[in-house]
Amino acid sequence: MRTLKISGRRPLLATAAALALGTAALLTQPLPAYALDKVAAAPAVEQMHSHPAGSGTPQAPVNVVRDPADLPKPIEARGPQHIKVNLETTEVTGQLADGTTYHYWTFNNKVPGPFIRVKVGDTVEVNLKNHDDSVMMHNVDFHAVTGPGGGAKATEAAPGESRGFSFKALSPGLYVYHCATPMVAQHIANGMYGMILVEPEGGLPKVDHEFYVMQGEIYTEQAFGTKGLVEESYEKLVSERPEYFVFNGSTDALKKNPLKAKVGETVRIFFGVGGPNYTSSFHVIGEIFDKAYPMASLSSAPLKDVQTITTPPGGASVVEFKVEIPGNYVLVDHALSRMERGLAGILKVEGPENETIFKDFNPQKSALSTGGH
Ligand SMILES: [Cu+2]
Repeated sequence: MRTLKISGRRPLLATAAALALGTAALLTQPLPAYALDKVAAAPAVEQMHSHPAGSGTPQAPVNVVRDPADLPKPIEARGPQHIKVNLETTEVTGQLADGTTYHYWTFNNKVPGPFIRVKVGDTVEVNLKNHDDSVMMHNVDFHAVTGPGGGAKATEAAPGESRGFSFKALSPGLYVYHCATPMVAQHIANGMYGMILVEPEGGLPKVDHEFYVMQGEIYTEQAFGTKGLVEESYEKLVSERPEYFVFNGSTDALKKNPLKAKVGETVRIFFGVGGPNYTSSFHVIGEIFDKAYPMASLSSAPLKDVQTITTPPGGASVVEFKVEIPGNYVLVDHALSRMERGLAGILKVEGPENETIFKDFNPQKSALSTGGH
């Protein structure tokens, strides 16, 4: 097991060392001594990430889950503004599944990173700070940016460093952002993704609830379901063989923090895929999307009455629907094998039954059923 762990880490450590040394040369600044020591000694994984307890431990992980209701309200009618966005890249130990912890890399300690909301025509000032205790370099590439690398080079920051840039939001839409530091797939798989909404002129149609959901894969050395601290697998990552699929950072994220609505209300889900590799066939079991914006194109007319919406890695979709019947609706990727690797969430709808739309002939027996699909 030990040999496996170390052989799995070697390419990553080599990348880290090369990047760190390259940056040190560029900045004519020595790397933090601890980083070099750790790379030179090719230590066990546990020693490599000796972060302070505030960054979480396998015994006391930090909560990395982004609540699906944690997003800014719609923007009121206004002219273009200068909007400041502060991102901090961190390396923390969080809970991946019940009894299982993982060393995440994040924007602002959550997966996905903060939902950023601006309006077309705004100028967005991005300030990225890489936490003092980071081991890796990090940056951010916004898909909403028109400019080199989406800002990746302008924000490439060594541990403790702050970088930034500004851009004009030229095109409305819902866009993914992610860390683009090599090895990019590794930084994304470890949790470094989020979304920015560029509202169109006039905003989006009013709904009762908006939610923020992102899908990702996690590649661990240990098999799905292994308890304790599990480690990333380079081999599985480059072979695209994830052990876990997650919504909002962990297998329990949207089960313990369900989306909530009442009968008769309208909901909008901002759905994106961090990936890094798997396209999602996003579906809500027992619901039909009244309106769907494929590829999150908000300047195109929405499709009507859609069951499942394909969403690629580094892409997004927006769906809207009215909830009519109380119950638990399960969010899935309809490539349903992924449900067996942790991928499911709950939309909890409360309110009166409406038997003209749905009538169960034996609700007592149904209450005992485990079937959801
Ligand atoms: Cu990164």
